[in-house]
Amino acid sequence: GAALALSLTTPAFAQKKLTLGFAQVGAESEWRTANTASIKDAAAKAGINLKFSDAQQKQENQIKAIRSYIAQKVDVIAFAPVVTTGWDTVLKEAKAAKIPVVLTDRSIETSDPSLYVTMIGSDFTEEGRKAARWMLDNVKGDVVHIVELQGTVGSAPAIERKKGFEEVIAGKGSYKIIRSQTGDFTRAKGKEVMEAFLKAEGKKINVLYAHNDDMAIGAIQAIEEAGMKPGKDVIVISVDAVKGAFEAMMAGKMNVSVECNPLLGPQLMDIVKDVVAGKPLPKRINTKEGIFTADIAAKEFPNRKY
Ligand code: GZL
Repeated sequence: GAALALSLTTPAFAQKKLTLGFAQVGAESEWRTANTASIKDAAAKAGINLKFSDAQQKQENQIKAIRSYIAQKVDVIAFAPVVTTGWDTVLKEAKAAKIPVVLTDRSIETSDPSLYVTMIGSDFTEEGRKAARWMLDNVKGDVVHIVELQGTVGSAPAIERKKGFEEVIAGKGSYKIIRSQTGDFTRAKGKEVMEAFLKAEGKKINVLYAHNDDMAIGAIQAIEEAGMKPGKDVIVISVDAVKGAFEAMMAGKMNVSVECNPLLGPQLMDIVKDVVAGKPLPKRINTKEGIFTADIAAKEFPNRKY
Protein backbone atom coordinates (compact mmCIF):
# COMPACT_ATOMS: atom_id res chain seq x y z
CA GLY A 1 0.00 0.00 0.00
CA ALA A 2 0.97 3.66 0.02
CA ALA A 3 2.69 3.42 3.48
CA LEU A 4 5.04 0.70 2.22
CA ALA A 5 5.81 2.65 -0.97
CA LEU A 6 6.47 5.77 1.15
CA SER A 7 8.89 3.94 3.49
CA LEU A 8 10.75 2.40 0.55
CA THR A 9 11.27 5.81 -1.01
CA THR A 10 12.27 7.76 2.12
CA PRO A 11 15.42 9.68 1.12
CA ALA A 12 18.63 8.82 3.05
CA PHE A 13 18.86 12.23 4.72
CA ALA A 14 15.36 11.75 6.16
CA GLN A 15 16.43 8.48 7.90
CA LYS A 16 16.90 8.93 11.68
CA LYS A 17 20.53 9.99 12.35
CA LEU A 18 22.18 7.42 14.61
CA THR A 19 23.31 8.60 18.03
CA LEU A 20 26.35 6.98 19.70
CA GLY A 21 27.10 7.62 23.37
CA PHE A 22 30.86 7.17 23.98
CA ALA A 23 32.31 7.08 27.54
CA GLN A 24 36.08 7.61 27.19
CA VAL A 25 38.64 6.68 29.89
CA GLY A 26 40.23 10.12 30.14
CA ALA A 27 43.05 12.10 28.50
CA GLU A 28 45.95 10.47 30.37
CA SER A 29 48.27 9.79 27.44
CA GLU A 30 49.20 10.62 23.85
CA TRP A 31 47.62 7.29 22.94
CA ARG A 32 44.31 8.29 24.50
CA THR A 33 44.34 11.70 22.82
CA ALA A 34 44.86 10.05 19.42
CA ASN A 35 42.14 7.50 20.22
CA THR A 36 39.65 10.28 21.07
CA ALA A 37 40.51 12.23 17.91
CA SER A 38 40.00 9.10 15.80
CA ILE A 39 36.55 8.45 17.32
CA LYS A 40 35.37 12.06 16.96
CA ASP A 41 36.68 12.35 13.40
CA ALA A 42 35.20 9.00 12.33
CA ALA A 43 31.77 9.81 13.84
CA ALA A 44 31.63 13.09 11.91
CA LYS A 45 32.69 11.34 8.67
CA ALA A 46 30.12 8.55 9.25
CA GLY A 47 27.29 11.05 9.87
CA ILE A 48 26.80 9.63 13.36
CA ASN A 49 25.69 11.99 16.14
CA LEU A 50 28.34 11.54 18.90
CA LYS A 51 27.80 12.20 22.60
CA PHE A 52 31.26 12.09 24.26
CA SER A 53 32.46 12.11 27.89
CA ASP A 54 35.93 12.06 29.54
CA ALA A 55 35.98 10.16 32.88
CA GLN A 56 39.40 11.39 34.10
CA GLN A 57 40.33 7.70 34.55
CA LYS A 58 37.60 7.21 37.19
CA GLN A 59 35.22 4.25 36.84
CA GLU A 60 32.38 6.02 38.65
CA ASN A 61 32.47 8.79 36.04
CA GLN A 62 32.27 6.27 33.20
CA ILE A 63 29.29 4.58 34.88
CA LYS A 64 27.59 7.99 35.31
CA ALA A 65 28.15 8.74 31.60
CA ILE A 66 26.70 5.37 30.55
CA ARG A 67 23.64 6.03 32.74
CA SER A 68 23.15 9.42 31.10
CA TYR A 69 23.32 7.82 27.63
CA ILE A 70 20.65 5.30 28.73
CA ALA A 71 18.46 8.17 29.94
CA GLN A 72 18.98 9.98 26.62
CA LYS A 73 17.97 6.78 24.77
CA VAL A 74 20.99 6.77 22.45
CA ASP A 75 21.04 4.10 19.73
CA VAL A 76 24.34 2.51 20.80
CA ILE A 77 26.65 2.90 23.81
CA ALA A 78 30.41 2.35 23.43
CA PHE A 79 33.18 2.73 26.02
CA ALA A 80 36.78 1.83 26.87
CA PRO A 81 36.48 0.28 30.37
CA VAL A 82 39.12 1.89 32.59
CA VAL A 83 39.34 -1.32 34.68
CA THR A 84 38.15 -4.88 33.97
CA THR A 85 35.62 -5.37 36.82
CA GLY A 86 32.47 -3.68 38.20
CA TRP A 87 30.44 -3.22 34.99
CA ASP A 88 27.64 -5.82 35.24
CA THR A 89 25.12 -3.58 37.05
CA VAL A 90 25.21 -0.67 34.62
CA LEU A 91 25.43 -2.96 31.59
CA LYS A 92 22.29 -4.77 32.82
CA GLU A 93 20.56 -1.36 32.92
CA ALA A 94 21.60 -0.78 29.28
CA LYS A 95 20.31 -4.24 28.34
CA ALA A 96 16.98 -3.54 30.10
CA ALA A 97 16.76 -0.30 28.08
CA LYS A 98 17.46 -2.36 24.92
CA ILE A 99 20.58 -0.28 24.09
CA PRO A 100 23.40 -2.39 22.58
CA VAL A 101 26.89 -1.89 24.08
CA VAL A 102 30.25 -2.08 22.26
CA LEU A 103 33.57 -2.31 24.16
CA THR A 104 36.59 -0.57 22.65
CA ASP A 105 40.30 -0.74 23.53
CA ARG A 106 40.04 -2.55 26.90
CA SER A 107 38.08 -5.68 27.88
CA ILE A 108 36.03 -6.57 30.99
CA GLU A 109 35.43 -9.52 33.31
CA THR A 110 31.71 -10.28 33.31
CA SER A 111 29.38 -13.06 34.46
CA ASP A 112 27.24 -12.42 31.36
CA PRO A 113 29.03 -11.86 28.01
CA SER A 114 25.64 -11.08 26.41
CA LEU A 115 25.92 -7.69 28.15
CA TYR A 116 28.05 -6.45 25.23
CA VAL A 117 27.86 -7.11 21.50
CA THR A 118 31.58 -7.10 20.64
CA MET A 119 34.98 -5.80 21.79
CA ILE A 120 37.40 -4.11 19.40
CA GLY A 121 40.95 -3.64 20.66
CA SER A 122 44.54 -4.79 20.76
CA ASP A 123 45.92 -8.09 22.03
CA PHE A 124 47.79 -6.69 25.05
CA THR A 125 49.22 -10.08 26.03
CA GLU A 126 50.87 -10.33 22.61
CA GLU A 127 52.20 -6.78 23.05
CA GLY A 128 53.86 -7.92 26.31
CA ARG A 129 55.29 -10.98 24.56
CA LYS A 130 56.68 -8.80 21.72
CA ALA A 131 58.42 -6.54 24.27
CA ALA A 132 60.05 -9.48 26.04
CA ARG A 133 61.04 -11.23 22.80
CA TRP A 134 62.82 -8.05 21.64
CA MET A 135 64.66 -7.93 25.00
CA LEU A 136 65.78 -11.59 24.82
CA ASP A 137 67.07 -11.00 21.28
CA ASN A 138 68.81 -7.69 22.01
CA VAL A 139 69.79 -7.48 25.70
CA LYS A 140 72.33 -10.08 26.76
CA GLY A 141 74.16 -10.57 30.06
CA ASP A 142 74.60 -13.18 32.79
CA VAL A 143 72.17 -11.15 34.92
CA VAL A 144 69.73 -8.57 33.47
CA HIS A 145 67.92 -6.49 36.12
CA ILE A 146 64.55 -5.16 34.90
CA VAL A 147 62.31 -2.52 36.48
CA GLU A 148 58.68 -2.40 35.32
CA LEU A 149 56.29 0.59 35.17
CA GLN A 150 52.81 -0.96 35.11
CA GLY A 151 49.75 0.73 33.60
CA THR A 152 46.59 1.60 35.57
CA VAL A 153 46.00 -0.96 38.34
CA GLY A 154 43.24 -3.37 37.32
CA SER A 155 43.17 -2.31 33.66
CA ALA A 156 43.30 -4.95 30.92
CA PRO A 157 46.45 -3.49 29.29
CA ALA A 158 48.33 -3.48 32.62
CA ILE A 159 47.27 -7.02 33.56
CA GLU A 160 47.92 -8.48 30.10
CA ARG A 161 51.13 -6.61 29.16
CA LYS A 162 52.62 -7.88 32.46
CA LYS A 163 51.37 -11.41 31.82
CA GLY A 164 52.71 -11.59 28.24
CA PHE A 165 56.14 -10.22 29.22
CA GLU A 166 56.51 -12.64 32.17
CA GLU A 167 55.35 -15.58 30.02
CA VAL A 168 58.30 -15.05 27.63
CA ILE A 169 60.98 -14.55 30.31
CA ALA A 170 59.72 -17.48 32.42
CA GLY A 171 62.53 -19.98 32.84
CA LYS A 172 65.17 -17.53 31.56
CA GLY A 173 66.89 -17.25 34.96
CA SER A 174 69.21 -14.37 34.01
CA TYR A 175 66.29 -11.94 33.35
CA LYS A 176 64.96 -10.67 36.67
CA ILE A 177 62.18 -8.10 37.35
CA ILE A 178 63.58 -6.48 40.52
CA ARG A 179 60.96 -3.68 40.90
CA SER A 180 57.42 -3.36 39.52
CA GLN A 181 54.90 -0.59 40.31
CA THR A 182 52.09 1.31 38.61
CA GLY A 183 52.73 4.67 36.94
CA ASP A 184 49.03 4.91 35.96
CA PHE A 185 49.94 5.41 32.26
CA THR A 186 50.98 9.06 32.85
CA ARG A 187 54.32 10.88 32.30
CA ALA A 188 54.23 12.51 35.75
CA LYS A 189 53.65 9.27 37.67
CA GLY A 190 56.12 7.37 35.44
CA LYS A 191 58.85 9.88 36.32
CA GLU A 192 57.98 9.82 40.04
CA VAL A 193 58.09 6.00 40.29
CA MET A 194 61.27 5.74 38.21
CA GLU A 195 62.94 8.24 40.59
CA ALA A 196 62.06 5.86 43.46
CA PHE A 197 63.40 2.85 41.52
CA LEU A 198 66.66 4.72 40.82
CA LYS A 199 67.02 5.77 44.46
CA ALA A 200 66.58 2.15 45.55
CA GLU A 201 68.52 0.33 42.83
CA GLY A 202 70.62 2.95 41.00
CA LYS A 203 73.17 1.58 38.53
CA LYS A 204 71.93 -1.99 39.14
CA ILE A 205 69.05 -1.26 36.72
CA ASN A 206 69.77 -2.57 33.21
CA VAL A 207 66.30 -2.43 31.58
CA LEU A 208 63.07 -0.43 31.97
CA TYR A 209 59.88 -2.10 30.69
CA ALA A 210 57.12 0.55 30.60
CA HIS A 211 53.52 -0.41 29.74
CA ASN A 212 53.17 2.83 27.73
CA ASP A 213 55.30 5.54 26.14
CA ASP A 214 54.05 8.33 28.41
CA MET A 215 55.42 6.60 31.51
CA ALA A 216 58.63 5.74 29.61
CA ILE A 217 59.11 9.40 28.62
CA GLY A 218 58.66 10.48 32.24
CA ALA A 219 61.12 7.78 33.34
CA ILE A 220 63.67 8.92 30.73
CA GLN A 221 63.76 12.33 32.44
CA ALA A 222 64.34 10.64 35.81
CA ILE A 223 67.17 8.48 34.37
CA GLU A 224 68.89 11.59 32.96
CA GLU A 225 68.46 13.51 36.22
CA ALA A 226 70.14 10.57 37.97
CA GLY A 227 73.17 11.06 35.70
CA MET A 228 72.56 7.92 33.63
CA LYS A 229 72.04 7.58 29.87
CA PRO A 230 68.55 6.29 28.85
CA GLY A 231 68.84 3.98 25.83
CA LYS A 232 72.41 3.03 26.84
CA ASP A 233 72.93 2.61 30.64
CA VAL A 234 69.23 1.71 30.94
CA ILE A 235 67.65 0.00 27.93
CA VAL A 236 64.13 1.47 27.49
CA ILE A 237 61.41 -0.89 26.22
CA SER A 238 57.93 0.60 25.83
CA VAL A 239 54.46 0.17 24.28
CA ASP A 240 52.11 2.35 22.13
CA ALA A 241 54.60 3.76 19.54
CA VAL A 242 53.14 7.28 19.75
CA LYS A 243 54.94 10.34 18.31
CA GLY A 244 56.76 10.97 21.61
CA ALA A 245 58.27 7.48 21.42
CA PHE A 246 59.60 8.08 17.91
CA GLU A 247 61.14 11.37 19.06
CA ALA A 248 62.79 9.59 22.04
CA MET A 249 64.07 6.78 19.78
CA MET A 250 65.48 9.28 17.26
CA ALA A 251 67.25 10.99 20.19
CA GLY A 252 68.73 7.60 21.20
CA LYS A 253 66.86 7.63 24.55
CA MET A 254 64.41 4.78 23.86
CA ASN A 255 65.28 1.47 22.21
CA VAL A 256 61.95 0.02 21.09
CA SER A 257 58.20 0.63 21.27
CA VAL A 258 55.60 -2.05 20.59
CA GLU A 259 52.77 -0.51 18.57
CA CYS A 260 49.29 -0.28 20.09
CA ASN A 261 46.98 1.23 17.50
CA PRO A 262 44.58 3.92 18.85
CA LEU A 263 42.96 4.65 15.47
CA LEU A 264 39.86 2.51 16.14
CA GLY A 265 37.39 5.23 15.12
CA PRO A 266 36.50 4.12 11.57
CA GLN A 267 36.10 0.44 12.59
CA LEU A 268 33.95 1.50 15.57
CA MET A 269 31.56 3.47 13.34
CA ASP A 270 31.19 0.49 10.99
CA ILE A 271 30.43 -1.69 14.03
CA VAL A 272 27.82 0.81 15.28
CA LYS A 273 26.04 0.72 11.91
CA ASP A 274 26.23 -3.11 11.79
CA VAL A 275 24.84 -3.39 15.33
CA VAL A 276 21.87 -1.13 14.49
CA ALA A 277 21.31 -3.07 11.27
CA GLY A 278 21.25 -6.27 13.34
CA LYS A 279 24.23 -7.80 11.52
CA PRO A 280 25.99 -10.63 13.44
CA LEU A 281 29.46 -9.63 14.74
CA PRO A 282 32.35 -11.66 16.22
CA LYS A 283 32.70 -11.27 20.00
CA ARG A 284 36.28 -10.02 19.57
CA ILE A 285 37.79 -7.86 16.81
CA ASN A 286 41.60 -7.40 17.05
CA THR A 287 43.40 -4.31 15.72
CA LYS A 288 46.51 -4.84 13.56
CA GLU A 289 49.86 -3.59 14.96
CA GLY A 290 53.67 -4.04 14.72
CA ILE A 291 56.85 -3.12 16.65
CA PHE A 292 59.24 -0.18 16.01
CA THR A 293 62.94 -0.05 16.94
CA ALA A 294 65.26 2.97 17.20
CA ASP A 295 67.23 2.06 14.05
CA ILE A 296 64.15 2.50 11.79
CA ALA A 297 62.45 5.30 13.79
CA ALA A 298 63.66 8.19 11.58
CA LYS A 299 62.57 6.43 8.36
CA GLU A 300 59.15 5.44 9.77
CA PHE A 301 58.41 8.72 11.60
CA PRO A 302 56.97 10.62 8.59
CA ASN A 303 54.39 7.84 8.07
CA ARG A 304 53.07 7.97 11.63
CA LYS A 305 49.50 9.22 12.05
CA TYR A 306 49.54 9.63 15.87
C1 GZL B 1 45.87 0.53 25.33
C2 GZL B 1 45.29 1.69 26.11
C3 GZL B 1 46.32 2.24 27.04
C4 GZL B 1 47.52 2.82 26.31
C5 GZL B 1 47.87 3.92 27.25
O1 GZL B 1 44.96 0.11 24.37
O2 GZL B 1 44.18 1.25 26.87
O3 GZL B 1 45.72 3.30 27.77
O4 GZL B 1 48.56 1.90 26.14
C6 GZL B 1 46.48 4.48 27.54
O5 GZL B 1 48.70 4.89 26.70
O6 GZL B 1 46.51 5.32 28.61
